[in-house]
This record gives sequence, structure tokens and C-alpha cells, in this order.
Amino acid sequence: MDEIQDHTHRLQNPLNGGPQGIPFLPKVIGHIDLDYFYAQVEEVENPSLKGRPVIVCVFSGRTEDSGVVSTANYKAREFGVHSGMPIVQAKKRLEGHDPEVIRMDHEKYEVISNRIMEELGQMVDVLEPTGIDEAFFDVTSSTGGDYSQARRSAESIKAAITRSENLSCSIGIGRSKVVAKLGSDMAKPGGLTIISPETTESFLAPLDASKLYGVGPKTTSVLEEMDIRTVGELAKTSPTELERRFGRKFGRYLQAAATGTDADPVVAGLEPVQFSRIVTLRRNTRDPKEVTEQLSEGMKYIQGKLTSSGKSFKTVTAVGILTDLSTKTKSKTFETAVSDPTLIRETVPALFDELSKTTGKEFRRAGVRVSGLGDVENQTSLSEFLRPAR
Ligand code: DCP
Ligand code: CA
Ligand code: CA
Repeated sequence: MDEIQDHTHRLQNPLNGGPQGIPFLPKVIGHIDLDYFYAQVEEVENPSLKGRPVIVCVFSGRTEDSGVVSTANYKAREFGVHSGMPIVQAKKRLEGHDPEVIRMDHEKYEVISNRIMEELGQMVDVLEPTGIDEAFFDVTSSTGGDYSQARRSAESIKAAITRSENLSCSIGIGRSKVVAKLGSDMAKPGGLTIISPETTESFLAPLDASKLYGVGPKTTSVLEEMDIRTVGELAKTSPTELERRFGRKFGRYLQAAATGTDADPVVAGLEPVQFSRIVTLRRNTRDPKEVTEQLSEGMKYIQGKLTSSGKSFKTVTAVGILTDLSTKTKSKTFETAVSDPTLIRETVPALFDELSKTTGKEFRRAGVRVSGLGDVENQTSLSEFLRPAR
């Protein structure tokens, strides 16, 4: 009888039990976040920037310098520059320090992000991307719940991203999402924090409660009113008190977060919605043929992605980045989902031809994207086949 009770208890305990029928393994959850992502991508592309302050900016176009800093490398951060700061202010702070000001190129970062997520997806049990440069992952089953094995997995992930993209990242590993996220924040830049189940309590206790995921300035000030400053103090607060102050749902979450018992599982990210490739052309050109030729590898890549994932597509888009770095696109959408990748090669030259005519300018970079993805199987399933056309 005792044994059965114990069993039930452990099944309900969020810290035990893998989802895929692997009971009682301590959960091993990771959080990975790339360091100063956009700026680091620019450094990799142009290594002479290393050691200088670099700011990646979104220009609003209103006046020459109006806009905000999207991100800054760590050198620029030494001067107090950060994401969201007006460009004018950032430039002032960096005056005399030889700063490099770069226009944000979202397509470029997205392509790299997609490649990294794809690689990560093959190295972990479950991957849940949560932003362009970060993801949660679960390695409970592949590590057998063993935290020394988890350290090795995290190290190979870091090595893989260095090898393939030359980018550094920070990783945290712990028994819950909140703990893993604290670990990666703390490891910044370039580090790895492993918080084993045994050390979770002592790891959490001294931290500022404001460091917990989901605890913003508002919550922090209410907590301060309650004389709660550290995560340890929060963990000791009665759940009823927290629920009274913050409502049932958030009160419970706070208690769980503070004890590292938040049970939110890592769920596989959404299906891909598009595949894309973008290249910098060997020289600026308006010639659609020249552009298409240099996109040949890229189209082959997309073709491979479609085949290996069994996806059909509805839309093909030509992406042209002009010499002034503005991005222009032209798309063709098929009436029904198509799965023959040779259609991409047939469509792309005409799209670039139109793009070139409408803009009248030269391309500096060019890309291809397919979207409106669907499953080839579903598309040809019997029920679909039997349904009369509408
Ligand atoms: N970003 C942005 N505007 C913001 C915050 C971020 O455009 N206000 C973009 C640029 C960042 C990317 O998102 O490179 C990732 O955001 P992070 O918050 O992870 O910040 P970084 O990766 O730049 O730096 P860190 O090393 O602190 O993670
Ligand atoms: Ca980051
Ligand atoms: Ca991030």
C-alpha cells in the first residue's frame, strides 16, 4: 500500500517522470541564448570589428540618425549603450571610441537563426524555440537524467554552434524552465551553468526575486512591500499569502518558480512556416539571370528541405536587398499547394525580372523563400482525393 501511494506521489511530482514513459528520471531542461546576437553575427561576417564598439541599429528614416539601437556588442555596453536606446544617444556615448554603426538586417539573422535551430533540434530530445536567438530544450531521456551527462551535452551544443557558425552562446541546465533560464542569464557571455537538482535550493535562495522569469518591476515592488527581496524569502512565503496578493494563478507560479518546481514542459516548437536562403551577390547587379545563378545553391537547399520534411508550398518569394540596403520582395502564389520543387527554379527568374523592373535599382543581396507550407501526405490523402473540388 505504501508503495502504491509513493508511486502515485512521484507520478504527480513535476520533478520526476519524463513524458515519454520514462518514469522517475530527474528532469533535465536547458535554456540556450546566443550572445549579443545581431552584433555578433556582424562581427563574424567582418572580424575586423572585434574589439571595437558595435551597434546594430534600426533607422526610422525620419532624420539621418533617428531610430534605436537593436543591440550592441559587449564593448559598446561598457559605455552604457543598450538595446532600445536612441541611436543619437548611443553615438554620443561612443564618441571618440571608434564605434561601428550597422543597419539591422533581419533576414540575415533569421537565416542564421533557422540554421542553428535546425542543428539544435537534432542534438536534443525536444526543442522549443522562444525567440530568434533562444530556445528551451529537454534532454531528460537522452541523458538518462544524469547531470554530468547533461554537462557534456551542453558542451557539445556549444562546440557545434562554434564550429558551424562561429557564434558563442550561453546555456543553463536545471530541473525546470525557470531554473534553466536563470542559469543561461548568469552564464552570459559564453558560459554554462549547471544546476543539479541537489543544488537547486542553495542556487536559488540568494538571488534577487526580480531575476525570476516573469517577475517585472511591478511584481518586484509589491514583493518589496511584503519585505521579500530574495528568491529564498519568496520560497518561504506562504502560498495563501502569495495567492491573496497576486491571484491564484500567478501566486502559484511565483511559489513554484522560487522553489524551482515550475512544471511547464518543453514543447516542440511550431512546424516551420517557411524555408529561405539569402546570399550576398558577387557584385551588384540588376540582371535576373545573374541573380538566379548565384541563388542556385540556395534553391537546392530549399528543395532539400522540402523533400526531407515532406512539405508542399503555395508561395515563392524573391527577396532583393538593394544597394541602399532596403529590402524589396515579389511573390507568386499558386492556386493549390504544390510539391514539385522544380517550380521554384521556374518561378524565381521571372520574379527577379519584375523586381528589377519595378525598383530600377541594383541588387546587393538576394534570396528565395517558400512559404504556405503544408504536408505533402495530407495533400494527397485519400479523403482529400475523394472530396469533390470546390
Ligand atoms: N533585439 C532588438 N530589440 C530589443 C532587444 C533585442 O532588436 N529591444 C534583438 C537584437 C538582439 C536579439 O534581439 O541581438 C536578441 O535579444 P537578446 O535580448 O537576447 O540580446 P542580445 O542577444 O543582443 O544580447 P545578450 O548577450 O544579452 O543575450
Ligand atoms: Ca541573446
Ligand atoms: Ca534572447
